[in-house]
Amino acid sequence: MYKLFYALKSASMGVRVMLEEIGVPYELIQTSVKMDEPRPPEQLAINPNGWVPVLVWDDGAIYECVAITVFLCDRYPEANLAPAINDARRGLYLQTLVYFSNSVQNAFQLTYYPDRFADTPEDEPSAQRRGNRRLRETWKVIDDQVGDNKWVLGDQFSAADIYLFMLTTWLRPALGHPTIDEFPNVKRIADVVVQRPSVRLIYEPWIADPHY
Ligand SMILES: N[C@@H](CCC(=O)N[C@@H](CS)C(=O)NCC(=O)O)C(=O)O
Repeated sequence: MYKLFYALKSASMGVRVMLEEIGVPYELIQTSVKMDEPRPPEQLAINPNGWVPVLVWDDGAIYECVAITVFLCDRYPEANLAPAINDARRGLYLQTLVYFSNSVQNAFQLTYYPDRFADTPEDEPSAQRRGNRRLRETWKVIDDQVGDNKWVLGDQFSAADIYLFMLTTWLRPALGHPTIDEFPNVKRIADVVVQRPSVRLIYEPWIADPHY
């Protein structure tokens, strides 16, 4: 039985979709992503940063969304969520996931948590503005990479498509982010991923109101 430290709107939702797709039992442990709300001590013991997702199982625990994604997909190859180690698409799969994490997510961080990137409160709007531009730059890289492909990896649906969808739900034009319409290839994939039963279930609050 897996335990997933979980908060709405966060990257833990993408991991939850993967657990649903794989079909393993899991328990959610509610936590928060708000700066002024405490985290459970059990979460902090595993991830002192206080971030989600954190995944716990019988004899281990890890954090970092991409690490959890690769770990789960490799553990359950029968779910067909990732190319095998010797598959030609494996490199693109890993490259895209790491780029999502260290570049696209980092740009979101600049806009959502500017205090981590600015020395003084007065500098925070500058960090946010740069984050908004960085979002445009990094999503454009992904949009160009996807091109006319059906999925991130071409003809094979994978966890990278779930991850892409998850990241699109964080776009908030009201905060100065680009709109998804600026990235038509990304949008094409996100529009199909959202129709999967697992995604409809977990993202029901977002589907009902994208400003939830
Ligand atoms: N690099 C980490 C980042 C995780 C992350 O930033 N999670 C956000 C929610 S999506 C969070 O927990 N924010 C609360 C905080 O940073 O204190 C990962 O990909 O798992």
